[in-house]
Amino acid sequence: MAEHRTVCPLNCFDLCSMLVQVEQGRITAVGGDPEHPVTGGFICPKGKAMAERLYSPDRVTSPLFKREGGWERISWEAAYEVWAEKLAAAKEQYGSEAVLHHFDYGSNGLLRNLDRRFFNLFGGVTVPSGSLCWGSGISAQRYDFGGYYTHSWSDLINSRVIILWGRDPAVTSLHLLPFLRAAKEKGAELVVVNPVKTKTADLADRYISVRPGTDGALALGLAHVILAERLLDLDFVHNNVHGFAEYATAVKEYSPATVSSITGVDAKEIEDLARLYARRRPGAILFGPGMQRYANGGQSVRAVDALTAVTGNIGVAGGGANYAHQYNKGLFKDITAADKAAGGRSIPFPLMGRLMPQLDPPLKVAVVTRSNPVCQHPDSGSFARAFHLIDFKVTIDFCLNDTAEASDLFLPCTTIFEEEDLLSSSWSEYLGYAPKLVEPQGEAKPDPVIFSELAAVMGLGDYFTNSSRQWIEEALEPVREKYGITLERLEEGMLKTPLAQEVAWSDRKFSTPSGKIELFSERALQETGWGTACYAAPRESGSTTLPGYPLYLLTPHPARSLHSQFPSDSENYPPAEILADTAAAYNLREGDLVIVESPRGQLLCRVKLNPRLRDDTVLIEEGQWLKSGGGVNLLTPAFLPDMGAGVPYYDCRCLLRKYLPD
Ligand SMILES: Nc1nc2c(c(=O)[nH]1)N[C@H]1C(S)=C(S)[C@@H](COP(=O)(O)OP(=O)(O)OC[C@H]3O[C@@H](n4cnc5c(=O)[nH]c(N)nc54)[C@H](O)[C@@H]3O)O[C@H]1N2
Ligand SMILES: Nc1nc2c(c(=O)[nH]1)N[C@H]1C(S)=C(S)[C@@H](COP(=O)(O)OP(=O)(O)OC[C@H]3O[C@@H](n4cnc5c(=O)[nH]c(N)nc54)[C@H](O)[C@@H]3O)O[C@H]1N2
Ligand SMILES: [Mo]
Repeated sequence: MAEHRTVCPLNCFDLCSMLVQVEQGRITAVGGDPEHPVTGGFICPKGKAMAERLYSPDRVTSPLFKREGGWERISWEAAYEVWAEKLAAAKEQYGSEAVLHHFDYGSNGLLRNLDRRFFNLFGGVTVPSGSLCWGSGISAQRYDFGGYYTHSWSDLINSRVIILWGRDPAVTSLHLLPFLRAAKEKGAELVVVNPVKTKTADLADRYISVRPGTDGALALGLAHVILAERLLDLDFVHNNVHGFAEYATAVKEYSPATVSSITGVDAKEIEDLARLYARRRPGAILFGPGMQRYANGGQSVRAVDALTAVTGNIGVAGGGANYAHQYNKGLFKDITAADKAAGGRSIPFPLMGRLMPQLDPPLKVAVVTRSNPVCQHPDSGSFARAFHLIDFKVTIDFCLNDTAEASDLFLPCTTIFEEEDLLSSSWSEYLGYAPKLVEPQGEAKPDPVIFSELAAVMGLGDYFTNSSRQWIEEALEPVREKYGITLERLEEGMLKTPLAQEVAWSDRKFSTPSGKIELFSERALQETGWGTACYAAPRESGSTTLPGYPLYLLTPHPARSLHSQFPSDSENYPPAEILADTAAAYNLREGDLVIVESPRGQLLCRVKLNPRLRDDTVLIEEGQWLKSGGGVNLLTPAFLPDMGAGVPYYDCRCLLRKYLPD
């Protein structure tokens, strides 16, 4: 038996270092690396599920071609032939933009981006823009600070208050919990702001139940108290803030009474939280992308950013507006031939379902990698219909998920254990190397190999002569000498990313036009119509004209899976979680079948009572496949939010109807 170190490829905050046992060419166990300061010797349920996925009977390890509605095995040679022919024909007749390449963050592996290299060299194709994940918050932080940077988790030990604003580490970031506990032991007060009393909230000293989509108003209300009671850090504001006067004027409207009526939070609680955060400095705010999945999500992040600025909590140990980081941006040599793409067009993620059928030139071929859009897109029914209209669709994945089932060609790729890669993320402050540990199962091939072989068939082979190891070496070129980050060192274990800072913005040099934190931003004014953080009600959740849909529908991330990557087979009907009072009001009991309906569709679910919810909220976890009875995104809305082409998944209302079989 041999033990090897590798890195989890899943796109989560933690980016764990894992220890893998290999016996006679098979992986027998996967665990957490005790020597890694974040992983701390344990991995989460989805980390464990990765080893099961490797040998799962549901995994498909040969190429499949759809003929007359059924799947048939074909050889790789035949697969490349038909794929290349469809790509070439579409390009010849309509230009390369007639090809859609849909990709997302299915894996954090750098070499998984070689699909981009292929399509850049093929000619500019059609790609998604914005983000299913965090787009609005990123835009907000760019307006405010000129970029986005986080503190090291180890810096939380210096915080005297920590606010988890919409973030739920008990589900999405288990390895943060020990850092929070340590900070608490040292005296930090922990606050959770979330419409759901999450398990994380059990750890907290204060729990604030905010009405969904109203965080912006809450943050402006806190600022109102801080300014009115002169609890702000005047020196910091004077030296580092641009546009304070405009902001102070905007904040005046948001008295605790007004904010209480918008958010449902008691005026007294608002005052107390404002005093706590302003007085007990330094204070760290950790955002969850969950709170920006609304029409007003960008403004909510701007309003919270502003709070950190007026209290002088930026650039100091124990402070921070921690959303995501760009420490790795431009660190590695580009291997995607980004400079070679001629033309190309993009469609914002939330509008793809609506716009794809209207494009000119039309979409003729689609290639889907590292994503499962038929399941994960908002208003997924509209995406599925648009996808269906495309003549020829290819999906590269491990198994026949909803998108693969809707495709014409399925190509099996390898998992992180079967081919080497370089791992990094915009949340973790580490970089890591994942070696090849076992031979690929069946005929599965690594994504870089698939695109290299396709390139060879299509006359682009000269651009794909590297092996995976050579690609990694090439990507590392800029950091090898400069920072001493070599493949050999990464093989020993994960390394800190060289530009990561213990304390973000400690030099107080902000990358905004004024060089200061912009509470008023001319760019934001031009691009969003608002110069300072403001509050506008969320679109569907805040609507007063949707009387038929009285309940909020929240669809947060599942604990056992990363989105749809580890489908559950135990339960056909996804649990629709509601408070016992809500159940009683609709004459429902635990285990009953219930139809959950939104303005876009219906889903048959099973009632699950959850005491942690508000009485006006239904919670269905995202990620369960349509083909196994899930597909909660049939219900979620697809429209552009205030900034960043993010997706307002949670800006959603629904109704409940007891299911009565005929
Ligand atoms: N186990 C697991 N871990 C994951 C993932 C996964 O799928 N599974 N996904 C990874 C990815 S890609 C991401 S983006 C992150 C997401 O990480 P998180 O942000 O922690 O998770 P989300 O599910 O996006 O939403 C977080 C919380 O937002 C709350 N929320 C909803 N509406 C509001 C609101 O109006 N205001 C406030 N204050 N809170 C609100 C929800 O109740 C939920 O508890 O997790 C990563 N980690
Ligand atoms: N209702 C609702 N919907 C949501 C969200 C929500 O909160 N609520 N959250 C949104 C968020 S934050 C995100 S980030 C998106 C995620 O959206 P997606 O990225 O589409 O979701 P995943 O289920 O992670 O799908 C990734 C796919 O990539 C495959 N994959 C993994 N590794 C590899 C690889 O190395 N190569 C290839 N070719 N494929 C690979 C996996 O098997 C999986 O099928 O979902 C969004 N959808
Ligand atoms: Mo995400």
